[in-house]
Amino acid sequence: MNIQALLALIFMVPLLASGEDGYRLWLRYERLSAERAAECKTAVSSLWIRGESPQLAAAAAEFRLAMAGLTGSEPVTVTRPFKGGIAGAHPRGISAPHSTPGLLVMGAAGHPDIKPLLADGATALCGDEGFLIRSLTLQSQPVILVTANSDAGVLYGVFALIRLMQTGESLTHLDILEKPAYGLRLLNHWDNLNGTVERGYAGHSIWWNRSESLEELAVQYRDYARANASVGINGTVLNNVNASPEVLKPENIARFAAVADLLRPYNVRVYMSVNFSSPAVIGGLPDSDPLKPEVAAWWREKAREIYAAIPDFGGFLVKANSEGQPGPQNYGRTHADGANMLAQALKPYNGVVMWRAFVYNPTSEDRHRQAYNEFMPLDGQFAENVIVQVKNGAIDFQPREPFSPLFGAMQKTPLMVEFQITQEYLGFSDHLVYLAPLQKECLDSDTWSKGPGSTVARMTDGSLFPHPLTAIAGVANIGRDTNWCGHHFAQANWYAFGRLAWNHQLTSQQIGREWLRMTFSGSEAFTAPALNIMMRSREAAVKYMTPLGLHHLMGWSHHYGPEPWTDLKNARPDWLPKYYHNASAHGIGFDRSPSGSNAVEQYFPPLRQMYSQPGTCPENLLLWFHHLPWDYTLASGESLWNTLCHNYYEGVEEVRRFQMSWDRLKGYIDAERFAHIQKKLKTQTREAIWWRDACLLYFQTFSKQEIPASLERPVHDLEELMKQKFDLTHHN
Ligand code: GCW
Repeated sequence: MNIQALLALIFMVPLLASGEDGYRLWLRYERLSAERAAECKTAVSSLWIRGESPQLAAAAAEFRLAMAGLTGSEPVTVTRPFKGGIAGAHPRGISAPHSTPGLLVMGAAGHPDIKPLLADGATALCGDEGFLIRSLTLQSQPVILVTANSDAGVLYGVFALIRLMQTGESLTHLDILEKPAYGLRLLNHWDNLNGTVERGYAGHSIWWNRSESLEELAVQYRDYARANASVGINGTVLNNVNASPEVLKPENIARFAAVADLLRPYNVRVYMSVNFSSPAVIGGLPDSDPLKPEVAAWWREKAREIYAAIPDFGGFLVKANSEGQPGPQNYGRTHADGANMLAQALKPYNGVVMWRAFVYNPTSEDRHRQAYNEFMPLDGQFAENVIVQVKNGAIDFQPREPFSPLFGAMQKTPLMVEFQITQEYLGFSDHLVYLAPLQKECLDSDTWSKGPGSTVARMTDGSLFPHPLTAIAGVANIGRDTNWCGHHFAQANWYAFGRLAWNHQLTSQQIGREWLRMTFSGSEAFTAPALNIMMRSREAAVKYMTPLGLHHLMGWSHHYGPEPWTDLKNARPDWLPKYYHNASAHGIGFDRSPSGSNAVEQYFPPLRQMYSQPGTCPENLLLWFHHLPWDYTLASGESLWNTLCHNYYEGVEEVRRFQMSWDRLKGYIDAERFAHIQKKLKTQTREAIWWRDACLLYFQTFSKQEIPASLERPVHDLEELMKQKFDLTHHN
């Protein structure tokens, strides 16, 4: 079947609406109340589409689908809505009676039929992919105009209009202009060609090693693309950053091309992670030295081959000289040498290289310092189509970390934030942890690089440094599970990442509320308590896992439960929790102040000074930056040991409260998802207690202090916990 026929077919297939199993994500389009449905139908009863493109067709198909579900009837498509043509339908027409059914006009601002409806430059602030939604009256008819500078922008505008309908917002007097904060808004799938997903907790890869035919997969891929488009995600890396060289073989390039064809109507481009040694491993070259002309020529030829198959291919993502991956340093070259050679190969096609800064060496140097040490000297040396992809925190996706000091420091190179949506260090898909607050915390952190207000968001979105290339990435939490993400609430993290990538000024509450309304119920009696759980969930996890700036206390290989005691012979020290917590009879914490590793010097003043002193260091990062005695007195007057105990216990209490609060929500949503979440919360409580007991009982062997008598007794025995072998099998 050719691709046109396939696309035509999948547009006709109805959604897989198999009950409330979570498959439909936030695009459920369940019937609204009669009153609200009538309001939506009045707002839009007919559709006038100007222009022709896969994106416009997708936008119109989505709108029809949404209206059919939300209101019970689809708008009719009209071809000549105005007597005498558009010229006669001047926007300053007389006001229409309120009940006159409205017309939705969608099309790019440059279209001859849309142009007369807009003042010159009306969409100038929309950029390439933003949109304008505006209420007008034309020939006495109420009109909602969705326009943009591109059809992709129109698609995003239509999704925004649908969201207004879904979330109960007003549909009159609309005048909404939006422009995405970042140019590239990407998911990174850590999916291996054999179908496994590194740190994936929602089943196997949706992309690789599938037994179904592409025709069968097309519906799932379309729904993936719809979900992404609905939040503005415009690119996806289909394979793991620990990349197999095989990905560049013709059969895999063909697979990328086939997926790209299916995602294109939703403006989602595909990108590829590449292995730096590919020329030697699959190209038959003696090595992969980036400065050798034959190596560069090999990549140029590969780029040509890829673009012949995928004309809008996005580019490469590279993890080099990190955790055993090969890279330019294998040949005595720098990250810049490697990145620029690849960038050159992609340049004729406008492709980009996203070069990761997640690197660390088995040296005695504090791991916090290493990425900065390696990348700062290269600032200014990267080609213009290279962007350096930096994890949000200084080390590695912990429940709480200070932001990476590279943000704000590397000023001549565009940097992008990489968040982890999959919950590698946050209880996999068993724990309810809403990540928007974590992401906001990083984006809103002030780097002070250009004085106050130099937030990570503004340092990366082009507003403080005018780099034309701006981007943001999230490591996907998506797998073959019916509900895509393992935990129904984990869908919120996919959603929130996209919304923040579009607009980092949205609040976590706003995003959480709209997600809840679309995903579960519009009833305030449900959304208020559910949002409350979401908003507290990240802090709860920090408290029962790694409070006060502690980090890396988990089992060193699986990263699931607590193992602060792990000791391995011949292991790299920075694999081991002990390296990070340093608990001893003297105290606990990592000294990164000037008396220790002095990682604080990588931050701008006044952060540097603030982090340097335990008295001024934010309490939630205290043990990240300081090693302190157990009886150190905090601002509250409590000792460090007691505060640690209270934090761990409070984390557990929070999850118990979540459970109780969730139990009261029975009946507000479908039984299937309700029970699933209820069961997960039970697991989460059990495991929060496990974390609390394991960490406190272990640290107690050093502190030699009692757990305050006001707190319940631990339920575990330390010896038993230390013997326990963790079984990962049910987690994948
Ligand atoms: O957090 C670590 C993970 C690795 C991952 C690595 C990275 C893809 O444990 O599984 O590898 O980060 O980000 O490269």
